[in-house]
Amino acid sequence: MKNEQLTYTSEFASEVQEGLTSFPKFLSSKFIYDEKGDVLFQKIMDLPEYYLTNCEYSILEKHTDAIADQFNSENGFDLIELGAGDGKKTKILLRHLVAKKYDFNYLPIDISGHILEKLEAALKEEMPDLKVNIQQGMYFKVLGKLAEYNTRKKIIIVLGSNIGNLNHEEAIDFLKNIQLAMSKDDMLFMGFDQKKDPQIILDAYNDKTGVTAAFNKNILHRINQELGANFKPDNFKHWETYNPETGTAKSFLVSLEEQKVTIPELKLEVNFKKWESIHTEISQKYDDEVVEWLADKAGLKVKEFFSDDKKFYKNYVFQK
Ligand code: AVJ
Repeated sequence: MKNEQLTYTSEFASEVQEGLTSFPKFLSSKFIYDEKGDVLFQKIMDLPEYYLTNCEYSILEKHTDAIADQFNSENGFDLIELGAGDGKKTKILLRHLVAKKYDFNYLPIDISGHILEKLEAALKEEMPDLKVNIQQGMYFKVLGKLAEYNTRKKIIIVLGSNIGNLNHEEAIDFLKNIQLAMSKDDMLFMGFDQKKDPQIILDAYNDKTGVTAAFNKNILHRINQELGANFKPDNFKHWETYNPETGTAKSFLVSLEEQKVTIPELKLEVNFKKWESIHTEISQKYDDEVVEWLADKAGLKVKEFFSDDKKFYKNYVFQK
């Protein structure tokens, strides 16, 4: 555990070093999520502007029968989830599959053993008949291991349009890694947020109450906490853009004044000009053509998809 912690810290340190000494400056959104970042993201999911969660909810609720039909097989199946979190959305699906007495195991994969144990305890309470088998580790390592030892049909699910934080090249790698762990009958079920009215997208990532701004600035708090830096997060402004041509929403932190930040752990001094930016996150929006193109590049085919009434969001079913 100690060793793992060390590797994480140094990966964080070296990426912060690289991003803040580059031009233009950038930081990876994966570093927003510490304990406080997790709580802020939970709050984002409850925001009226953040339509993604409700859309995926409504898809899972409205199409549960058809989705379960896709999953089912004669010898049952293993339902493997990448990044289960608190399982709020997955529970809709699980409840339905349990009620219908489908023969399946639920295998949530997460890097955090703590999150998995909490999820397991909650599921034991809420669905005592559900067979849960938590898998702590890195997604693709665990997937590889499961592919080796498990013979049942695998249904791999990734909810929340988490792929949107990756650029296309990274997204293809991500999909390819999943594809490599899949056999012929296995399926991938994955959420992709869709292109839509740019204003709706901007509002989702720039809410009135400032939760998203606090979420974005949490990356500066983390650098303060873990690398001893003296960022003043209030000296930065959260700024969101959406490019309808590429479908890319981008988050920035913009320096409100000329300022100097010291990061003792990196032995680094970072200068900001007034209005200089740090790029922190992308949230890619998709359409069918782009999803099909990504799938094709990764050796997958789109077999089916499910959408909400407004077509804001889609969950696609992929096969090899
Ligand atoms: C967790 C990647 C799906 O990009 O929509 C929400 C993260 N960032 N608000 C997204 C996020 C700002 C979220 N994902």
